[in-house]
This record gives sequence, C-alpha cells and structure tokens, in this order.
Amino acid sequence: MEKTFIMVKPDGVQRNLVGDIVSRFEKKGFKLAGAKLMQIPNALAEEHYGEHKEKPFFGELVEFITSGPVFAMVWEGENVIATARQMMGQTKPSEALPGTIRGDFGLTVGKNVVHGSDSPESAEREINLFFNQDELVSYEKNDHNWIY
Ligand code: IDP
Repeated sequence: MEKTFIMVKPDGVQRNLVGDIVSRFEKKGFKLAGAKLMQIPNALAEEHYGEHKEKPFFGELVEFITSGPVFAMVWEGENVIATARQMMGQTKPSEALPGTIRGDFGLTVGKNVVHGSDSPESAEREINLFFNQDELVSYEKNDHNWIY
C-alpha cells in the first residue's frame, strides 16, 4: 500500500489544528503508520526544503518551519499521495477550495498549515528523512474490508 509524509506545520500546531487534520485523514479511510510531535533542527529543514534553496523565500521558509513544534505523520492507503494533496488544497490558501485543509484554515502561502509529499519519490525521501524504520508500525485495521 502507498505511504505518504504529512506534517502539520508550526502554525497548525499553535492554532490547535492537529486533531482536526488527523481526523480528516482517519475519516477518509487512511491508516496512520507513524506520528510524532517534534522540533525540526535547522539541517533537517534545509534538507527537506532543498529543492527551494535558490528561491527568495528559502530563508523565511526554514525559519518558519523551525519556529515551533510540528506534528509529523506517515499515512497509508490506496492513492494516498495524490489524495492527500487534494485534501490539503492548493499551496496558496487563496486558491485552495473550501473543504480542503488550506482552504478552510489558511490565509497566506507562508503559513499554509500543512505539508504533504507531492510524488512517490518525495514521499519515500521525506518518510526516510523524518522517521526511522522502527518508528513506523505495520498492522491490520478492522475497517479495512469496509473501505476496500
Ligand atoms: P507545497 O507545500 O504545496 O508542496 P511548494 O511549492 O513545494 O508547495 O512550497 C513549499 C512551501 O514553501 C509551501 O508550502 C509554502 O509554505 C512555502 N512557499 C511557497 N511559495 C512561497 C512564497 O512565495 N513565499 C513564502 N513561502 C512560500
């Protein structure tokens, strides 16, 4: 089954949105494979956002993502990578539709509440960056046959 990396950013943690965001993925039918509240060290932030190194907002992005705790998660399920991106909404909250996380909770691109991997390659890279193998749990859920 496909896995993706989802993270409630520091603004989402401070604004008490962790429970709502976890709940959306649970209710959709995805399975939680790992989760932790953590403070991202600078080096990890720079590596995670490496593709934006040359962008003018890179410094601001690293400063923001390290400014407070984040809630890092791995979610599992059919097409979870693309579906989670749909559930998050567009990067700019002004373009994110109501009903999406960013559409419901965000106003600015810098503080857009949530991160989610955008491809199978980034999902694998980001899961390995943020989680050790022994922090991920493989288990059966009772609702499996009611979802698939
Ligand atoms: P994504 O998070 O939807 O995948 P990316 O283009 O990968 O979007 O950008 C990563 C993050 O960088 C965004 O979520 C956003 O918080 C931040 N970001 C993107 N563009 C800007 C900008 O112009 N100013 C400040 N932050 C930005």
